[in-house]
Amino acid sequence: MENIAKNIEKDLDEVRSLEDLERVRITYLGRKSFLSENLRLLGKMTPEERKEQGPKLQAIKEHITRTLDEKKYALEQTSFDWKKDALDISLPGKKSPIGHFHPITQTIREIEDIFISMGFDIADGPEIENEFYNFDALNFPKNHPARDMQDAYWLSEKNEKGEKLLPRTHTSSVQVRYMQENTPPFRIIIPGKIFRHEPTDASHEHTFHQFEALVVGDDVNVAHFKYIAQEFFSSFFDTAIEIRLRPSFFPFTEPSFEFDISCAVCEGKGCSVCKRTGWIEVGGAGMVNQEVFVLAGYKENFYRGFAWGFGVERLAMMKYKIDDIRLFHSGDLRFIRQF
Ligand code: FA5
Repeated sequence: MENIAKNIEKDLDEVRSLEDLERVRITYLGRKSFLSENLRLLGKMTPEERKEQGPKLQAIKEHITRTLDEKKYALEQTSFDWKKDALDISLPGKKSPIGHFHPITQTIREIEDIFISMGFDIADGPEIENEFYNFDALNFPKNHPARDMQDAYWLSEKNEKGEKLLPRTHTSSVQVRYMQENTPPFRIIIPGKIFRHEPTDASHEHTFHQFEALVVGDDVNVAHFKYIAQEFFSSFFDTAIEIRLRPSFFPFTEPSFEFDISCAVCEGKGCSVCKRTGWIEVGGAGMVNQEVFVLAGYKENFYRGFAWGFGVERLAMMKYKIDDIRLFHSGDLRFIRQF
């Protein structure tokens, strides 16, 4: 058996091609090879003989395999066929498709950039929220019809504290979470995905995005709110935008407003997007209700602040002239590739 190791060296010296090498492999490792016959005999040996012969045969097998591999590698290095294997650098290249951000992600990033330039921080919170932060902490009375303003998908499981859970119905759920961790003055926006149990149409989705703003300090008033909103919209649409506030109701703001902007598509003249009114409702807003400050752990009547919640899809639709909100989640690449 020890001669095998010597003989293979001699045979390999004469190998010039991968075909020659295959012949040598069959001679030394093939089914009819001397080694294979001896390995088969192992089964007939006594346990003592097997204990002695087994490792020896195994070592020889490993030696042959390694020697053949080394020879194969050496042959491959020297047998490069320039005609067949060379790269033709004059051929046109193959283009790898490169992805890009979804139009909603792009819009959120644009919104964030504008607010960062005005000294705002970006905050966020969980998409699956407990009842406290989505409703109670925002002064929604228990069993009050105000809770129906935003129909929720309640989860069947509760959390470890036994609290009811829901996919948040608005980004306002992050307000008290943030206030519990931070002391005014601060100005933040909270962009995020929200969920509502409601039928869809060209301007309503069940899953969409809002961005909340929350500005709290000693002397924050409605004029600050109007100014910042006007600056934001004019910058976002890159044209002078007018804003209009209408009285409304939210349990977490007092006073509360419905917030309209002049239609950026027709510049307020009236078109199909603004239903010929020249105005588009983009969100709700108001001065933070003192009850909310108290629920967040602040002293009553100590701070003043404003908050708003605007729909991201509605703004993207106006900016990019999209007439159906359902296109965003359609997964239709013909739509997505236009951004
Ligand atoms: C709210 O969600 C309040 N949390 C807003 C708020 C925040 C008020 C802070 C006061 C202070 P509302 O349900 O109206 O309010 O939603 C706000 C905006 O989200 C709407 O004006 C609209 O732009 C967008 N929106 C609401 N429902 C849908 C929907 N189904 N599909 C797409 N956008 C929607």
